[in-house]
Amino acid sequence: MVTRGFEGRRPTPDMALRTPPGQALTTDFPVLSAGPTPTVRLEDWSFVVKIGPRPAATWSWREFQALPHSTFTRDIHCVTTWSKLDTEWEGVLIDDILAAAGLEAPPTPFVLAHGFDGYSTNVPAADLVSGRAMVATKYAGAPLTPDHGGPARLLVPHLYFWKSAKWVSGLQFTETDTAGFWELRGYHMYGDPWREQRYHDDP
Ligand SMILES: Nc1nc2c(c(=O)[nH]1)N[C@H]1C(S)=C(S)[C@@H](COP(=O)(O)O)O[C@H]1N2
Ligand SMILES: [Mo]
Repeated sequence: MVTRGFEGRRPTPDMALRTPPGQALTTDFPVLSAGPTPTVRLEDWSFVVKIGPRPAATWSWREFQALPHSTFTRDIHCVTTWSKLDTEWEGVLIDDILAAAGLEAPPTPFVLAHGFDGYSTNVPAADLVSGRAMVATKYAGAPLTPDHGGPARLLVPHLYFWKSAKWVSGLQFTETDTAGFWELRGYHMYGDPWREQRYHDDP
């Protein structure tokens, strides 16, 4: 029997409606990294929430695993024009991370997410709360593989995928919107796939 992915088929109306402008659906999971995959051992892993330069809370891997976990099924959209529907994630909602840090609400309007590889990316704090984002530790029911950001990555599925920092090491709350790695190199400060906010000057 021969099976084939839906790339060769006409997308259903539902799939077409869920594909933002300029994007094409894929069933594989491409890997896109600015540099080599860092080795992050669970013994060395930690996650920090900072307010400006000041650490507000830090978790070891074991402590992080004790936080409430949630699952997410979401469509993801990479600025290189692939989109992937119904990806399944498990992790800790940013809402639950803030609550565990003793913060009732985001302390500043913006966030810079940092990765163990030195990567960073900016996201408005409002886009990380109200169930819209998580620190994911599992993909499709299995621990997140190193190439996709394991042990843990930020997941902000409603923005282009470069905002979902892999090998995430912490979230830094900032008063001003501070460009991260790709934003300093010409990419959009917000990155809404439905408005095609790919490059800095896109409206
Ligand atoms: N730490 C870190 N996070 C990163 C990147 C990176 O180079 N380093 N690349 C970004 C880009 S451009 C994309 S499209 C996605 C790719 O995630 P994937 O490799 O799991 O598809 O991760 C984003 N997060
Ligand atoms: Mo990307």
